Amino acid sequence: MTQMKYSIGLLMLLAALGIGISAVSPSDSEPKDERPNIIIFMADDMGYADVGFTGAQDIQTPNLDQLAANGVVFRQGYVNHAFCGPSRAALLSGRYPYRFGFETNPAYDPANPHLGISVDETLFPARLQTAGYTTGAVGKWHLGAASEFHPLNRGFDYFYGFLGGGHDYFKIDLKQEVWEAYKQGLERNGRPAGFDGYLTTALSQDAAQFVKDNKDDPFFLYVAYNAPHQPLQAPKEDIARYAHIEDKKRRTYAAMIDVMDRGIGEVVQALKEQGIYDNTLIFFLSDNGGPQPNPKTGKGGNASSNEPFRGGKGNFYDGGVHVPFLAHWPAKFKPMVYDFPVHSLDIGRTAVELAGGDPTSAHAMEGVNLVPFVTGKKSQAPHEGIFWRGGNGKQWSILASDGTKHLKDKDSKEPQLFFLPEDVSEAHDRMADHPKRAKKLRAQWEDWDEQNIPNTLMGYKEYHRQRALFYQQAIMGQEER
Ligand SMILES: [Ca+2]
Repeated sequence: MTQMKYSIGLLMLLAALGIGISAVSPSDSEPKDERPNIIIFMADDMGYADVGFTGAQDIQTPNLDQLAANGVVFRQGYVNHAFCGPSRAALLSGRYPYRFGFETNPAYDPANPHLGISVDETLFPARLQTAGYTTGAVGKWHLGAASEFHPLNRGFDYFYGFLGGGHDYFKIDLKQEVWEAYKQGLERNGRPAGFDGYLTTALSQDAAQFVKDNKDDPFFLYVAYNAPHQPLQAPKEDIARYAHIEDKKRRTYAAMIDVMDRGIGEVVQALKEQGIYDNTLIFFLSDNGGPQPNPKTGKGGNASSNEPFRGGKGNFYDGGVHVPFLAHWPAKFKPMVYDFPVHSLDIGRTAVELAGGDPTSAHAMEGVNLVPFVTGKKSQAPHEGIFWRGGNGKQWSILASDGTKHLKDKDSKEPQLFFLPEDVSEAHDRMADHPKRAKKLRAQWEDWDEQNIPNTLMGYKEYHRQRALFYQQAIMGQEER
């Protein structure tokens, strides 16, 4: 940068002196890097039907709707797990998380080098770094809190946010018990940081600043909102704007999404102001479906709607894994609805191929580059099948490209078979009519499963229970001595 400023200054001086210049300096003759900037906006625990472009009537999301209207809406967009951690591990590695045993949420413990995403995995932002991109992450991490899992050690040049699975939207309280760290401080590039006001807005402002700071060369920015994940909290004035929603819980939930949408609008505005809007590829998705109340007690959930789908967060029914999913790139994509199933593994693969990076070195990424599919160069379905695995293999699911889905969900006693194009709500089990089809799909799933390993992570509830017990016993032991 300094060198370039100097060169331009020198050229101006020479021109002012009337000295003819026949050659320009090498830095001025370098062709502009035409590779796109890439941004992923990810919502957390947002219901399928809770943005305008997927049908919300009672929540305003004008900025996302604008991206959808001018971009590619993936009608069958899936994430690779039904809850936070594994879904994010899949997105950022570009691989099924079951390949490396990431099948549950890692507990928050900065001192534990086992509770996070395998150090043998290359996250795709690291592939982008190698290809010359500047990479930033803002918001929720949830892939491990120890240093070997830290964003700055796994492919990001910049990080502002928190390492756990969620955060209070207004408060930092360092005196609180650590537990899952919802009130711990934030950090910026490894140093303690805070936020003023409402967390979602602070994350958006930081993301917009990253855009301004990195406008000159291709960048990748991962904006991982924790909104609208619990705790349900939003600014009073935004909740008041949703006074027409009777359910108090949904009123706050709606305000949380509204503020997130406005923040996305701010980042888009920053792209426009810097003149880089046209050549920035934006993805938006939720990390999993909206959590639903317990059917027996009616308690729980975040007042989200996954209509018209069955189930929610934690299920392999579409309510858990079928999410709002769009891609927007004015320079290359025409507005359209894309019909074949795609999944979040495709995002990283697309990014790395656009950057001219290496997607196949160990361990090779598993998604496809979506560009030829949405520009019409490839007309076939991108995936023969999309696969899920949970409960260490006790739950499983496969979705074929024609929309046939065969699964054993945690909430079903027996495996089921659905034909989604005629039955998006998964209400009519077709197992009895199509046993051969089911058998074939199950065999396909088993082939895929051969490359998976058992879950390596302990769930956070059990981990904290055992940790507390360990310290309790240690203290008792000391007292006895
Ligand atoms: Ca989530």
